[in-house]
Amino acid sequence: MTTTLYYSPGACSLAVHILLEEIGQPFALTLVSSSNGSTRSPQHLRLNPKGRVPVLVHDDVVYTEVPAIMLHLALSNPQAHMHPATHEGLIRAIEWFNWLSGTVHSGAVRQIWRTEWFTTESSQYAGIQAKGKEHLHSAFELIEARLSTSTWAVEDHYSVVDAFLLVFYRWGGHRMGIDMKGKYSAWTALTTRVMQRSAVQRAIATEGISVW
Ligand SMILES: N[C@@H](CCC(=O)N[C@@H](CS)C(=O)NCC(=O)O)C(=O)O
Repeated sequence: MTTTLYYSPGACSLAVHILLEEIGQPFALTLVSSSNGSTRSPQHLRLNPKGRVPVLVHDDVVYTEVPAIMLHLALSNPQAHMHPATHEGLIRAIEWFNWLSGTVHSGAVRQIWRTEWFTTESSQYAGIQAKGKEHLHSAFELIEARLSTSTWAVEDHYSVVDAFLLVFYRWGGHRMGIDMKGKYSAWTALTTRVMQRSAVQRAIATEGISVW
């Protein structure tokens, strides 16, 4: 049995990397930088025609898209307790994943970082980025409100969604200069709990990144 994660340091693939560390089975990492165009190389496009990371190859089967990979790994490794345990929990996890991956990542974050995706006119970049920041701010407020009433994102335990939320928290603070600690206390408390896990620390150290 072989498992390989194609990742880029600090990208959304970090959530899958954390989950693989939590599961604790052997896996290999292949670096495909999302910032230098490697995700668009012919070799990577053969693996994932969408030209993105993460890609998980598990026994020669290729999986793409963070939500699908996360739920596949978590549900097939129940001993790691990273999956939602109930039907309601699973639906809530999908609800989180769809919104985070779609509206927040492919919408707001992409507007800010990959503005060329939305227009052929560079003169329009500033307006698109400003709107992206507005959408991101509303999304982060919603995340904070949701986390203010519960210890974990889904059910009453650490799960796949908490690992994915760490990626956005880091992007907000590290990559976008938002005062995450000052503005989002419940989300900061969740991040602190997640960061205490040795699996999370290992993934972060291996990727050579920091969260705070
Ligand atoms: N919807 C995809 C998004 C994947 C994605 O956008 N990954 C980024 C890194 S966070 C990437 O590979 N970007 C490279 C590019 O856009 O060329 C998922 O959930 O996996």
